[in-house]
Amino acid sequence: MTYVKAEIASQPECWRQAAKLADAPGLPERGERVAVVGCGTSWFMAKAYAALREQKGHGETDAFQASEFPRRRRYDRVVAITRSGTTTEVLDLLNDLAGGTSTTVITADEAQPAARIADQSIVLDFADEESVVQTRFATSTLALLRAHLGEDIESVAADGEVAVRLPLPVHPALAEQITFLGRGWTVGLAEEAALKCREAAMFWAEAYPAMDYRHGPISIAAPRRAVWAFGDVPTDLAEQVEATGALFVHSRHHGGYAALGSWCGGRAPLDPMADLVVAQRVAVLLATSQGLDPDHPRNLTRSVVL
Ligand code: F1P
Repeated sequence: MTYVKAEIASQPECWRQAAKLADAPGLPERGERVAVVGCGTSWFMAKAYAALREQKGHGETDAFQASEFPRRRRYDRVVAITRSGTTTEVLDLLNDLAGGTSTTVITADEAQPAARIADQSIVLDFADEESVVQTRFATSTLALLRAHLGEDIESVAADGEVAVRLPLPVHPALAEQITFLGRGWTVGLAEEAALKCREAAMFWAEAYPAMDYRHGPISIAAPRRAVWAFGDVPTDLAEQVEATGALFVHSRHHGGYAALGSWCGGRAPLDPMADLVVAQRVAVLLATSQGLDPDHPRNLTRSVVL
């Protein structure tokens, strides 16, 4: 039995539930100087949220891998994202900050140490997962944070419903490599999509900010490889990628998401979080097509405790 498939499919409903916590105590106030931290998937969600909060003018927001937090810097609040609540680098940081900086943890398990150490905790137990590979806890955390920034999660969830059913734009038999691209807050999503492919399927995937991709990484674009862009990207990027023979994938582009137009009758591009759902599904397909168990990646445990 593969848990991750059901966990991926349940995301739109989890996002709706997460959005109900948009006013939970401990979420950053407007104008607060905030750092958001996590490890692995949780760090990529931190990165996406930090860019979005800055973009929306809610206040200066930095994101760090918990291990790389600059301990001499002062923030009004540090928000730690950790599904397990047991990740060593997150606990070390929360302990170091205790009694000084205000701390909030977003976690799936309130019984674990992170929730006890942080000043405030927000518990998304409904989004916890059996699979080692994170999908719905991560995106539900981002849905909660986006709702707190005033975004309409119902329309994001509606795109999510499309994403869980959409024919997949990249087929394992036709792709040996995928590069994910994003801009602004979608860079974190692109990085998370690439991590899913590496974790779940041991598949070669990379991620870059879309503009920076042209400064070197485009060198590896070639036939049988795909470049998959989330959100707004430069208009001439598709031509540049297609000139290399690689497949260009974007929910507004007829190439990779060919089915979307006929399926949805020329609808607007998907919300980037829905793009991530499609990428999670591709990662699972890449795994199962090689006979791998996407729930239990090689060399990875639910929580990395050092
Ligand atoms: C972080 C993390 C995940 C990874 C795997 C192991 O965990 O490194 O990013 O995908 O699940 O744990 P957490 O701090 O969010 O529990």
